[in-house]
Formats: sequence, structure tokens, C-alpha cells
Amino acid sequence: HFQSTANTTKMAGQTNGLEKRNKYLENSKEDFLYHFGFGVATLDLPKVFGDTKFVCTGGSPGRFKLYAEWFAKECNIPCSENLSKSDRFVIYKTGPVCWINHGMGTPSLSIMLIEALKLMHHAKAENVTFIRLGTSGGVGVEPGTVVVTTEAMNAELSDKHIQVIAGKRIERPTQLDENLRLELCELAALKNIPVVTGKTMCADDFYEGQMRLDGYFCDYKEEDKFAFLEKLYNLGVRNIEMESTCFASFTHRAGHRSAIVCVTLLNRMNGDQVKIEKEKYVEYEERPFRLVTALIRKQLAI
Ligand code: R2B
Ligand code: URA
Repeated sequence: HFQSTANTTKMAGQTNGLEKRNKYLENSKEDFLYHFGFGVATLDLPKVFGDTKFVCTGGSPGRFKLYAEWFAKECNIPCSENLSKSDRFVIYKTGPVCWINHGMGTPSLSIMLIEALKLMHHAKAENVTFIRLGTSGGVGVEPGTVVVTTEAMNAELSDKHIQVIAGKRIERPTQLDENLRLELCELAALKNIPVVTGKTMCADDFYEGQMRLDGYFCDYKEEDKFAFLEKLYNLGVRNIEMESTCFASFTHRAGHRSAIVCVTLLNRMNGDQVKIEKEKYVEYEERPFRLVTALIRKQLAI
């Protein structure tokens, strides 16, 4: 059973994780990271990204620019300009921390993550930890709570990431780094950040897939919604978002430590509409940042 925390000295992309890297990658001298708009032949990747120790990711480009700027200010280090040459994703770098947004849903996340994994490989970055800082809907938890994920559960309620490859369903584990999770929970308590730890359900859409009653379509009843949320709660789920299974699976397959830290914007037991005041929203979105920043600063002593 592979425990990524025990192997903190491995190279990013080295294969003492679960799975060997794509063999065809070795011959690709010009690998172009299409959705970042640069590649091996167009940018000195080891020079720009070789010192990366953390890749922090989450949905929104604006929030990730903000996080990078906050981090630079807090650590008194410079923040790069947007290093992405494509308008799909933004990439900021603040010393050893890379901030990249991933858009919404696993298809978008999977594109970003594969290119980020290749980027770390080509850059020869060592010991890179991946953290998703996201938003989510709470299941029986107060809005503003930060959920640190134990495992990700898919829309069919199994703790697997399902990929369809060549017409076949492939299931892979969604485990995350246990030590990293516990350290994040301890730091949250220290920093007075409301935190719980539990499973995260990864839905394939925002409305029906999360049993909302406010979508355009709704062929179930209100009591079905509450029965579903209750079922999730009893299975140990504390929040719902749209990327966790893929994020956990890909980082684990590549042998990188990883964690998922999402703030809840609402308690789904009390409603479906996300409508919080700007001030509250800023306060909430700051919480995953404060927690992850505390972890990074502690681990890197910066
Ligand atoms: C959380 O928020 C987004 C939907 O509003 C989605 O990316 C997610 O996982
Ligand atoms: N993101 C989700 O996927 N669901 C929510 O309820 C809130 C944010």
C-alpha cells in the first residue's frame, strides 16, 4: 500500500509512486503544454519552475491571482506576472509556490493537472506538494467551515475516480495524504479557522448532480433531496464540489503528496442558492488561503 508521505525525497515525476510515467514522454523533446501556451522548446522550464515545492490550485482565475498576491505580500517576496500564455488558465509564481487555476469540473481540472504534472517533470522540480483550495456546498456544516478532505467520493457514491478510456470504465483510488491532512487540521485549530474533516463528494454538475431544487430541470422532490443529503452525511460526506476525485487520483498516481481544502459557502441542508454578501464571501475565501499559507510557511520555513 503506497504511502506518499513516507517518500518525501522522491523527484516529481519519478516513479516510486503507484504508476510509471508515460513512456512516450521521454522522446518528446518539444512537449508543448497547449493550455498553458508554452512548452519545453519555448521556455526554460527548469529555470522558471525548477524550484517549485507547492502547486496550489482552485477554480477561479481571479481568486488565484489574488491568492498569489496575498502570499507574496505576506512572505515579502515578489509575485510573478501571469506566466500562462493561453487564456484557459492563469499561472502565478511566488518563490517556491505556483498558483494555477483549474476552472470548473473534472474535465477542466484534468487538463490543467496533466499539464502541471508534465510541467513539474520537465522543470525537474523535486518533492512537489499539490493542494486544491476550493469552494463547496456544506453537508450539515455551518457556512464558512473549512473542510479538509479524507477521501473523495464520486457521483455514484463510491470512493473512486472513474475514467472512461477506450470505451472502458477504469476505477482508481481517491486517497489523499494523511499526514498533510492532519497537519492542516492542527494548524486550523491553532489559527482559529473553523475546520472539519470528512469525505468530499465530487458531483458531475452543479444542479441536478448535487440535488438542487433551483436548477432549470428538477424531476425529483424536495424530500428526495433531503434524503440524499442525509445519506451523504451518514456516509461521512461533509461537502460537495466538482473536482476532488480527479485531483486525488491524478496526484496519487503521479506520486505527489496532495490535500483538498475547501470552504463551504452554504449549508445545503438549509438551501441551494449561493447568495452571500461580498464581505462574507471575501472572509470565507480567505480561510483556505490562510490555512494553506500557514502550512506552506511552516513546511518551507519562509
Ligand atoms: C466548486 O465551485 C464550483 C461551482 O460553483 C466548482 O468548481 C466547485 O468544485
Ligand atoms: N460549489 C459546488 O460545487 N457546490 C456548491 O454548493 C457550492 C460551490
